[in-house]
Order: sequence, then structure tokens, then C-alpha cells
Amino acid sequence: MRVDDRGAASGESLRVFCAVELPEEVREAAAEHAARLRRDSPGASASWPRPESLHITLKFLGEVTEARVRDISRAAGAAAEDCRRFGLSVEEAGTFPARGAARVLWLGVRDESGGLARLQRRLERECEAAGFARETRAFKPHLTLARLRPSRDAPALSEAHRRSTFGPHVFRVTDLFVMRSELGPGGSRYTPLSRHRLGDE
Ligand code: 2AM
Repeated sequence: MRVDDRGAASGESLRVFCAVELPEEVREAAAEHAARLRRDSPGASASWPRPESLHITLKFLGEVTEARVRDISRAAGAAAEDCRRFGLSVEEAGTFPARGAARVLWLGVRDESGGLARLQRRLERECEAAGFARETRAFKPHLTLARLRPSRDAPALSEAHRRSTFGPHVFRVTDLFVMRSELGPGGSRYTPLSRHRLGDE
């Protein structure tokens, strides 16, 4: 417990999510793709996550107390233990929403084996059993490349991204991470809180 500036007793709260990480080579390819887009649309207003922070989110928990982080790690551990390692491919480029003014530029994730969807479902069940609300939206695995603000050049940027190709970049997923997100002046900073090995193939 910590006493905050207003004198009220409060546990520290952390912004937490669960994710799988990407190999260096995929992050580098994504960074090159982003650099090309930025060079071609310098007037568009967008925030670009740092390449080292690109990841695939499986579950967003939001603000939780430190005590609850332990429950999340336990849930992630149980889910990982129950799933085998699997292959994934990062490929294709798209936007949310798919048409019209884009808010997010993403790179797609192809989960041919269904391993990622299984891990996500398992994690969702474990988190629900630990008392966390279920995600109501369908799971659409992706890497967020940029978040756009309305600007004159935003349509050109999103069209260039929609027309582009990316990958395939194939790799194996061996671990599930519980991550902390800290909002800062240079964008969000993500740090692993715990790491959970998936089962052998
Ligand atoms: P995004 O990449 O689609 O923006 C850390 O913020 C991670 O949690 C990001 O990958 C982000 O997904 C996801 N995230 C942030 N806020 C969220 C929310 N309200 N609901 C679901 N996922 C969220």
C-alpha cells in the first residue's frame, strides 16, 4: 500500500496487458515499412510506436492493482502451460476501420495452426475465472503500426498502407508475456512483468 499525494491510502495501479513478442527480424521489417510510409506522407499526423515495442496483444486488462498483477500472472501461467508452441506469420497491411478515415494502421497476423486463437481463448477463460471481465469484441490479432489523427495527409497515408504488401514473416511463439504499459511523452513504454513458457510441441 502507498499513500498518495492526496493522503488517501491506495495500492499502486498498473496498466497491464498480455501479449506475445516478435522476433527482431519482424520488428525491423515493420520499422522499415513504417519509415517508408512516413517518408512518403510527411504531412500526416500520427503516432508511431517504437519498433522495439511492437507486439501482439491477446488480452488488455487496463488499470489493475499490484495485487491483481499476481492473479494475472497466474492466469497467464495456467494458459501457457496448457498450450503448445506454434508458428505464426505476420503478413498483409490494413486499417481500422477497413474503409474511410483510418484510426489505426496495422500489420496482419496469420494463425494457420490456430495456436494463437487457442492461447487467447484459454487466457480469456483463466482471466475470467480470476474475476476479470471478458472481452466482448472479436479477437483480431494485429500489430499496431500507427495511430492516426485527422489531418489533410491522413487519407494518402492510409491509402498507401492499404495498397502495400508486407511479409510473410514466419516465426514460432514460445512464450506468453504479462506486460506493463506506461504512457510517456515519447509514446507508451512497455516492459515485461512476467514470462510464461508454452508447452513443448
Ligand atoms: P492496440 O495495439 O490495438 O492499440 C497496450 O496498450 C496494448 O493493449 C496495445 O497492444 C493495445 O492494442 C491494447 N489496448 C490498449 N487499450 C485497449 C483497450 N481499451 N481495449 C483493448 N486493447 C487495448
